[in-house]
Amino acid sequence: MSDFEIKPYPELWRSLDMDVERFDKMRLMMGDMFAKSYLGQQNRPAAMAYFDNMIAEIHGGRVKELLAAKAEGRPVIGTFCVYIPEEIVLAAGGICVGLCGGSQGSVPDAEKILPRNICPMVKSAFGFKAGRICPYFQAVDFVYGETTCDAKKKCWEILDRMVPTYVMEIPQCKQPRDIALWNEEVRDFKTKVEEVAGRAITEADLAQAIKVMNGKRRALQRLNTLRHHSPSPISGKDGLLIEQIAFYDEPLRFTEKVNALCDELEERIKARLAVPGPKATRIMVAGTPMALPNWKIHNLVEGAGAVIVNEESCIGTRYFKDLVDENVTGMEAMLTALTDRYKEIDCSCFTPNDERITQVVKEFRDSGAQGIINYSLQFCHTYNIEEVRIREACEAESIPYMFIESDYSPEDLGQLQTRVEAFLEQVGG
Ligand code: BJ8
Repeated sequence: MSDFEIKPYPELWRSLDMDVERFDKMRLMMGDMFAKSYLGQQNRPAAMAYFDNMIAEIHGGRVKELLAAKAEGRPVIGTFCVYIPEEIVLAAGGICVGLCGGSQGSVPDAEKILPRNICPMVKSAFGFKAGRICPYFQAVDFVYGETTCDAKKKCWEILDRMVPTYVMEIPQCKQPRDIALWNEEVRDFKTKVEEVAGRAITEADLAQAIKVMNGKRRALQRLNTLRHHSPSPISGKDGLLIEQIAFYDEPLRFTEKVNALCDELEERIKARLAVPGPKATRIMVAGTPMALPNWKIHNLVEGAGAVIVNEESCIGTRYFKDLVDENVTGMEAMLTALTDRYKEIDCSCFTPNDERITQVVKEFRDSGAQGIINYSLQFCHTYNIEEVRIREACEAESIPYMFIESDYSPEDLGQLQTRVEAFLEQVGG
C-alpha cells in the first residue's frame, strides 16, 4: 500500500474561490490513480522522485509560485496549445501554464453548458473553469486560446464569460501570406503580455527567454533519444509524465531535473538496466495530445508488458523537436525567428500537412519502435481524418499499425485492452 498523497491546500484553494469540497475529492482520486499507475513500476530511475513530488505538490507548491509571481506584477498566462510562444511570456518575467484538460472528472461540468459530442480535452479544460476545480485556471491573469480547431475556437467565446480569453488566429495553411498573418498575431500577443506586465519586453529579455526555452527543449530531446535506446532505460509512462509536467513547471528548474535524469539514464544504459524488461515490445504512440492525467493508452500498453518509446504528439515531440534560431539579433528578427520555429509544428489542423506524415515515419525509424499506435481523441476531426494518411503511410512502409479513438471515460477499457493485447502479439510475435 503506497503512502503517496497529492497534498491538500484548502486555505489556498478557498482564497482562489474554488469549490474546495469537490476539488478535494478529485485530489484523492487523482492521487489514487497516480499511485496505481506509477508507483508500482519496478526499477524506476531515482531521479523520478522530483517528478513524483511535482505531482504531490501539483495543487499547492507550484500554484503558490504562480501567485507569488502575480503578487510581483509578473504576468501568469494560461494556454491550450503549443502554438502560443512561451518565450514571450518568459521574456516579460511571467509564467506560462498549460491548461489542457486530461481528466474525466471535469467533463460533466462542461456538459452542463457545451454540447456532449465535442473533444474531451476541450470539455475537460472548460469544465475545470466552469466547476471552479482547477487552481491554475483560478490563478491566471488571462488565457490565450487559438483558432486551431473548431471546438476550441468556439469555446473561447463562452470561456471569456468566466476568464478573460484572447485568441491567436492560427492560419490553416502555411503559404507566405498565412505566415505573415501569424507573424502579426505573435506581435499582438507580445503587446498583450506587455500590457499585463506593465513594461516593454527588451531584446535582451527575449534573447534570454529563447535560450531558456531552447535549453528546455534540448533536455527533452536528450531524454527522448535515451528512450530510443534498446532496451529502454525508462518506462513510457515516466516519459509521458515528464512531458506533461513540462507544461507547468518552472523552465530552468525543470531543465536541470530532466538533465539530471538523463545522466542517470546514461548510467543505466551502461549497466544494461532496462525498464520493464529487455524483451518488451517497443511501441510508438502518435496523435492527439495526452494532457495530465490522461495515462490511458500508456497504462494499457505497458500494463500488457510492452514499452512506449516515443510520443509523436504535442505532449511529446511536437513540443520540443524544433528550436528557435539563437543567432538572430534585433526584436523584429527575433519575432520572425519565433514565428519560423512555431510554424514547423505539424498539427493536423493545417492543410496540407504532408510534413507530419513524413515525421511520423521518421520518428518510428529513429525510435526503434516495432509498431505504431495512432491515438485520436473522440470528435477530433482533424486527427481522425488524418488517420487515413498515417495508416496509408504505415502500410506503404510495412509498419505494424493500430488506430485507437477514445475519450477519457473508463467505459471502453475492456475492449481496448483486448485490441491492444492482440496488436502487441502481432507485433512482438
Ligand atoms: S498544435 S494538437 S495543442 S491544436 S482540442 S485539435 S484534440 S479537437 S489539442 Fe492541439 Fe495545438 Fe494542434 Fe497540438 Fe483535436 Fe481536441 Fe481540438 Fe485538440
